[in-house]
Amino acid sequence: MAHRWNNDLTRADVTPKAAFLNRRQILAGTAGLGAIGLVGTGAQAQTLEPNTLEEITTYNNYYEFGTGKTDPAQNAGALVTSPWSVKVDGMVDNPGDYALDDLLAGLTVEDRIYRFRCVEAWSMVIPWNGIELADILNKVGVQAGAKYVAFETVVQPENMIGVRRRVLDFPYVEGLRLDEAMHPLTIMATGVYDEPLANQCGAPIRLVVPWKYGFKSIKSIVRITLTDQEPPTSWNKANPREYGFYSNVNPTVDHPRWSQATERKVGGGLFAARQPTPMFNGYPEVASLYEGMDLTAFY
Ligand SMILES: Nc1nc2c(c(=O)[nH]1)N[C@H]1C(S)=C(S)[C@@H](COP(=O)(O)O)O[C@H]1N2
Ligand SMILES: [Mo]
Repeated sequence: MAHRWNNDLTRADVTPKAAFLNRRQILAGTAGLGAIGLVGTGAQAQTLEPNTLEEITTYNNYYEFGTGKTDPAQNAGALVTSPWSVKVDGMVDNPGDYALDDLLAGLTVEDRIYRFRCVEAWSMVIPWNGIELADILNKVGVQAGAKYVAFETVVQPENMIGVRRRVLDFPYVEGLRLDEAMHPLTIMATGVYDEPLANQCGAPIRLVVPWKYGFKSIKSIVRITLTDQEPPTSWNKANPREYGFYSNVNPTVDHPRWSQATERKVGGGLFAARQPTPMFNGYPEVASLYEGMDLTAFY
């Protein structure tokens, strides 16, 4: 697949794993990354260092494999990720059961270093490889009248210890408004650090919406549905008082049980100061999607 670099961070922001940086520079054909940054973060610019692959693959939320942070790394080896197909249905021109490779054929894998902020107030910086969701949606052909995209995670009860325990109503489901889904920051990730996604990170393909709380970024997707109705979402179904449909990162709106003003960076060490959480997790370019909406009202 073709490869193109774009990234919201400048070179000064990034001190990635050395090999990753070198390969990116060679691919980009430039000595630095800043010159080709696409999405500026302006005032939000801060010193960000991507988490290690070890951190990204051993501290996870994936309740189908247990509720502890290390449970997914321990249990997700049982997930069967090949063959993998994705059902595309609803208001699309080309519905069908797509083999994953067919769905992604001809589309460009991008490298994106994104902040990732869980609603539980921990965060990471993750160097994803993924495809813009808009590219996939344009390929299957969104019909006029579609307003939302719904996503569903695979259910393999025999391989998923947490599904057997029914801690959530599985399959895990999520959704976006169509304009959120089409935003260039929204990707379907297939890798991290140029390695295929680890099972516990949502192999073989998962959503990443960097300005929303992490639970919107649904893992191991087997179904994408275009609809004109706001789709149900797992955490909203489980606890509507605490988790809304939009769930944009917002430091001024606290969770009913804790503050969202600051976050703990995973791997920062025991004595590291908590960091302030920026509005939209540091992606102010999405603000125009919510013009006229009361941002405090749809937590
Ligand atoms: N299917 C599924 N997707 C999921 C979850 C889950 O439990 N099941 N957890 C969500 C939550 S709460 C977060 S914070 C992120 C965690 O992604 P990571 O483990 O790759 O950091 O995945 C999200 N996607
Ligand atoms: Mo989360």
